[in-house]
Amino acid sequence: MTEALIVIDVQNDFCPGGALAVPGGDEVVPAINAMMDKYEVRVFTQDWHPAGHASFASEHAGKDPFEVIDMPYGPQVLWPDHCIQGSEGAAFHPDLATDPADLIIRKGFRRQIDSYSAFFENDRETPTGLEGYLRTRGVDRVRLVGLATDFCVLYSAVDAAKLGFSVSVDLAACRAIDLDGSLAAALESMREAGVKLDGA
Ligand code: VGL
Ligand code: ZN
Repeated sequence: MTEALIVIDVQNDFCPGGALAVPGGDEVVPAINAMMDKYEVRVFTQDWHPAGHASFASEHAGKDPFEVIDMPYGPQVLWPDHCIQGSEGAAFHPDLATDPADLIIRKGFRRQIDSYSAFFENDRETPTGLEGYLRTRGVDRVRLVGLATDFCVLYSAVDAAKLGFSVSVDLAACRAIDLDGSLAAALESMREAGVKLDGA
């Protein structure tokens, strides 16, 4: 019975001053650093897009960030350019203790498809490989923290639950983008999926 801590996307672009700043995004850092010792398996994710990624509004003439378009795999929110591979914005927050990471998994690296979840791309079927990693390490429970509650934490939590992991989210160590009620909807979706929500 092994529990993994999965730290989602605590990167400069999702923190104040970043390209897609999540309000209070940097506030999760001390809480996450303090919990690291409690977990045998520690995984960090990084949103990691090539320049010209299809989720960027700048790639779609006449579209602004936060508009929604239809992609072959379903609706896609368009974002400001963010987390470009190798950029300062894609780097982890400088105060995040990343040395204890067993695995750093990058996602969103295919130009034509976004990947919110740590487990699957947004077609909901192309795997990132994280499931296999966790299973081969004997993990049956996952604890999720990080950014943003209503996008990458939500998708990761729901996918983990669908895959049969026992899932909890520590909301005190998460922050949301909250577009048009997306935070409330995310909390509801996670509850429905059987995700345990703590720290609200
Ligand atoms: C995220 C929007 C776009 C996230 C990533 O980490 O929640 N949100 N890319
Ligand atoms: Zn992204």
